[in-house]
Amino acid sequence: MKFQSLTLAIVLAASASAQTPTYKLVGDKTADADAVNLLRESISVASKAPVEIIIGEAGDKAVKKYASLIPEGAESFYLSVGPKKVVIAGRDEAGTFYGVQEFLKNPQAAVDTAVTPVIPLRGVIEGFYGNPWSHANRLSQFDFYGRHGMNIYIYGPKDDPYHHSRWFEPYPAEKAAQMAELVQRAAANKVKFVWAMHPSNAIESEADRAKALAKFQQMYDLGVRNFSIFFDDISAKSVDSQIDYLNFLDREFVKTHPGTGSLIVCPTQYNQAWSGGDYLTKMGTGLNPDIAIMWTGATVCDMIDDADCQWFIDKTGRKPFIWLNYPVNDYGQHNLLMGPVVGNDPAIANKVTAFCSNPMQYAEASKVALASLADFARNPEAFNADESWEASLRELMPDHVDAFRRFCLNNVDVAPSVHKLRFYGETPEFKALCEKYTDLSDPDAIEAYREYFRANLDAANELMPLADGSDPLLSEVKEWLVAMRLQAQMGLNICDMAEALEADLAAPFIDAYKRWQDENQKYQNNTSRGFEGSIQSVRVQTGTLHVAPWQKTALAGLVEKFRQSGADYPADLFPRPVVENGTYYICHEGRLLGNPNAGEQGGAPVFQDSVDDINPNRQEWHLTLNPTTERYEIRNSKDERYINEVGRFGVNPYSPDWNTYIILRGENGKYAIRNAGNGGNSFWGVEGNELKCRFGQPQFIFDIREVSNQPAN
Ligand code: LOG
Repeated sequence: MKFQSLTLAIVLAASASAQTPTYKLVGDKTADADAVNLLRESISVASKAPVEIIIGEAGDKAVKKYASLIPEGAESFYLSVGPKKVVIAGRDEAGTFYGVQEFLKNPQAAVDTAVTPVIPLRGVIEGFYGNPWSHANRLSQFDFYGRHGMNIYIYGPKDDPYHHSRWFEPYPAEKAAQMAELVQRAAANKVKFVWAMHPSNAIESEADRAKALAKFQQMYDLGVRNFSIFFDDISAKSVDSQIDYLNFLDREFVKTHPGTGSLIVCPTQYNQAWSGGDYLTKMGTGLNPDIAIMWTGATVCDMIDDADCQWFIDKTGRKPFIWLNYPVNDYGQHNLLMGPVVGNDPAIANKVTAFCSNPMQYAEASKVALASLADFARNPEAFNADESWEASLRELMPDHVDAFRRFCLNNVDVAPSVHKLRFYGETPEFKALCEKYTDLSDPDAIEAYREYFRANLDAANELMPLADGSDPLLSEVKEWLVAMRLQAQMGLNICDMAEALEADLAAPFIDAYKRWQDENQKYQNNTSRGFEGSIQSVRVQTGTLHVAPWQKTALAGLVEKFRQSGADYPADLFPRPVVENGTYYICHEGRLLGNPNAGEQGGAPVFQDSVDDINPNRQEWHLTLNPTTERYEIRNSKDERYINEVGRFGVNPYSPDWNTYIILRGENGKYAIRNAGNGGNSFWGVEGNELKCRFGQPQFIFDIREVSNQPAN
């Protein structure tokens, strides 16, 4: 059904474009010039034509008849499209421009609508760490913002030295010329271009203040009319001097330079988790009233809800200027964020002055999220995350929507990170498979997984030719497409291994395993941003929420089963773990680690001088490689209780993220054991008879002996 209507739409669109009408413009002399230019570039215009476009702003003669139909709010428009007449009437210039954009989406569709954007400022802060966007990236962004009604862009990439580390230096000629071009292209798209400076704590001395004024002046001369100061990610010396500095810039620069907009500040305490003392209250009362204060919400990376905004309003007496840290991925660079944008609460609509996104260093790929965030900001109540996301897929990859959807669905979650932001909607189809099929000896399961990986492989292969430069988005994230293809191939090989194992065929199993190994090697070596001058090249990951963990576990299970099947295989085929899964004594200077209070709650293992003859398994430990973390679980063989990250018996539900350990073998033949994952990275050591997990350096002091051998005592 969906397919049919899609085909129909394509046919209609094709026949429509074959007979696109010529238009006669009325009011074009007085209407917004950018709106008129855009019209002229996009449709064919003649002095006599079958369809008339009446265009203008409230107050213009051309649209006088429609004045009562134009909504009151800033940037609103009235649009009506009929067979002979089109009316585009804006409340103001931006309104007319947005009316034209709306009309151009589908000039053939009959429309009668009035639109008012809800959140006043909607846009983007280029405020991430890592490779700043290119000049071409930014130009393309501004056209995109124009199409999506985003009206503000803040320039503040952390790794542009002229913004941050060497803020006081003027831009060299070439970069200055680019800045001027950016300002113009932004203006043509009704985007406020804001230039931000990050002076850290160099804000008190007269010399530093003179330098700030001089830098602002350079930017002003290049056409910049909006300024921002960032104080994020520093330890602020004093809120009073920040306030004094901002008011100084407001007084000495903003108010003395005609046409300059209000200052915007990113405070040092820019989220609730990092707030304390009277910092924000002072900002709220001390700053000149028109200086806007940025806010990322409850934490650094957080979707925004009503309570976040209310908290800020109560503290500062002002509405927050939202700096949304999504889809930025500088804190989790292996992953892309290309899923539906869920989690922002429409109730914030009247509690914010601005809703701006900090995106990924991948400018084109960020457009998926930005389109949704633009929709949200224009009309939070009407926002539907899935519909908006689907629309962006159609807009960005019109000829490959299904393949592109698959690609995006593999890049939804950012994996565990310091900021704890997660998105659980990744690869829903695969998640459902995992729930349905848990046993890889079932031929139906093998076939279902195979089908899934084949579909992913097909999608990657369909998109790959576009990643050679012809499509800017796919070229930019080509390595993730490579990763998707490799992961699909690895998945298919795992299915081959499962099938071979069931059929007792050793040679095909080994072949499939070798292919897997080869692809895995390529996957591990696949890095992005390898260009000259790149700030940092990153290892690429995809499908990290469901697909990758499934593959690890499935592979480990198949290999284990194969090894136990009695089949012949080359001795060096499988990587040898430091310690094979099994039951061991853990000894230190001849003493055995034991579990004296076995069966009880809590307590800690201790090193014991004598062998426990009555309950020998209190001194025996199961060491098992956890396939997902690829680290060891350590459990007592008497009661299966696990050792936790502080060297005690855990009382919380077992978590491989916290309680799996890395075991290293030293040159002295002894072993060191290290915490990992959420448990930190300290090494285990011994004090008295106690285990202490808090050493910075490897302690190669443990003997790990298989229980079949006689323990040393
Ligand atoms: C930085 C920002 C960075 C983001 C995500 C703000 C206000 N500042 O923790 O530059 O892109 O988090 O890593 C930040 O968010 N600091």
